[in-house]
Amino acid sequence: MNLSPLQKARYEYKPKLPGMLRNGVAEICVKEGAATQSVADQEKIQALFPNTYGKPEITFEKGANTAPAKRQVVGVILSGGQAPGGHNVITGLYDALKATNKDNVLLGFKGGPSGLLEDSYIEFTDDFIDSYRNTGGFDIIGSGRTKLETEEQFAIVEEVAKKHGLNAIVIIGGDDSNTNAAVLAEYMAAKNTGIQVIGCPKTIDGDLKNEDIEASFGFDTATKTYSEVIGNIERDANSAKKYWHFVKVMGRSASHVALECALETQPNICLIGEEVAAKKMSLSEITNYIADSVAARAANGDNFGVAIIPEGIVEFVPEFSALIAEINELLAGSKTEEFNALPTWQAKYDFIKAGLTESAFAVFDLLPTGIQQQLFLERDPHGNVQVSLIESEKLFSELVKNELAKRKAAGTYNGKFSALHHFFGYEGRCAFPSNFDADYCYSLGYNACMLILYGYTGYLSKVSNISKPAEEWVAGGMPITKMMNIERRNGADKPVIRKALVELDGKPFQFFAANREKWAVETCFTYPGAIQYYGPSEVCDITTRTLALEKS
Ligand code: FBP
Repeated sequence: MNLSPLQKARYEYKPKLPGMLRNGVAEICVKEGAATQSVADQEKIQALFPNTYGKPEITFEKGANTAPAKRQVVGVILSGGQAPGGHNVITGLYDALKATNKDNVLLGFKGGPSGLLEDSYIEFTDDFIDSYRNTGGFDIIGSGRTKLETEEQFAIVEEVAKKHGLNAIVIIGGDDSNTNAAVLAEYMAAKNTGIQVIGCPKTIDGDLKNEDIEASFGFDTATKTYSEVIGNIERDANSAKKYWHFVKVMGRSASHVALECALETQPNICLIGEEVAAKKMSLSEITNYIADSVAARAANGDNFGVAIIPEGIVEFVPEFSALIAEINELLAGSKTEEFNALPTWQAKYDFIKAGLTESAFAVFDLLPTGIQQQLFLERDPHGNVQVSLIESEKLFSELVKNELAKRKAAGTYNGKFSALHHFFGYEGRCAFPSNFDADYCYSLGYNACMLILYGYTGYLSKVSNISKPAEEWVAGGMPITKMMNIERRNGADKPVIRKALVELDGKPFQFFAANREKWAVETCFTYPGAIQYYGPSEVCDITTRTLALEKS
């Protein structure tokens, strides 16, 4: 394999563990806290998880290891979208297992949860593990989005686990995957299989966090990667002074990624989906908000700027969600074929006009033709519009352009508006993990091993106090049921881990809100630069602005 100099250097990097895990596995003892309760719907969750509900919070401390000595055979999967640091969760888990007993075995099931169902796996060895240390990506075993949620699937997992003599399964995933980890843990406990299930909190979206989990891994590196490039674009904009850049950033639903990038780079505009929903903002209100910034800057002679648009934005615009719901209805069943058979866009347009309510059609008619057509091209397997594929960066720049043309005609704006578009998502999901993510992930994996050794199941590996230096981090575990409530999903009540949206009264948003008026008119760009892996700790080990503000 051809290795870049950085890749070689990163192989040698020694991730920092929390202080209490540093003396080696023989010197780690466990402390149990009080019994826990779910965040809501306690009776219902307890009834659904009779064997795993109410367990205590766990913290690890320095002290003699009292875990029963037995050979461990552990399986691990990566689930869902890639996030920097996933490899280090596995290397941390592997190192802790081998440090406990060199005969312990770690199996990696390939391609996500389906690897467990299809019994597709590899056994990790030292050499193999060494070639993935501190690297980005999930290519060590691959990932996938198959959901592990039915009794039939659990029975297959049980069979596969028994075949390999697994005593534990580690699921590295987001809120859905960890919800399913809790259900699998309950299944295994109810059947007395002796198979433990431990989760690890992953997602670049940053929406798996709560009072126990301070951050999901990958968010730090992904947002730093996007912020570097947005900062570079800002500097280009400020040099050439001729373009408005509309930058869409990933985040399927919540706007944490957009907000963090805004805190890092101080753009002129950043939309926050949760605020749009709370204020029930219409497309034209959002358009005017952006156009006001463009016009105010133009009045100062600045015909350039940067606007950050979160990927999930359109679903937060109430009138847009209503339009999508009507389109899904309009093309339900055989009507899709009827629609597709229409020979021209004009014929299709007339069909749409006749089928939508007046208010939905008014919103549809506001959209640029390219976006209108996109709504009818990209459908998911159920025939629904794939909202995440809508090019919202183009949508808003077009709407702003049209608004500015009106203002020009009315004599209230006299600037130049030339827009460029970018989408940053996949670029950040497999970057070399920042030192923070490398350390955090390695600790999560190491810690997951400790939870397994001490016999816990249905727990999420928890490393907290992470806005402080790693020495002060606190390692432990939290029952997943503690993070659950009941939500309506696909027409049924389901126990799920609550997804964390941006809190409008939280410190990160409040900081942004207090500064954005100035940023909208003046040029206050900040340039974070590339992630630094070597150098002073205050440059290389810093966490996100979001975490720093939340913990300030
Ligand atoms: P996870 O929630 O599984 O971590 O994935 C998040 C994400 O990266 C979103 O930001 C994005 O919308 C989505 O995955 C893209 O999914 P895919 O990889 O299937 O294209």
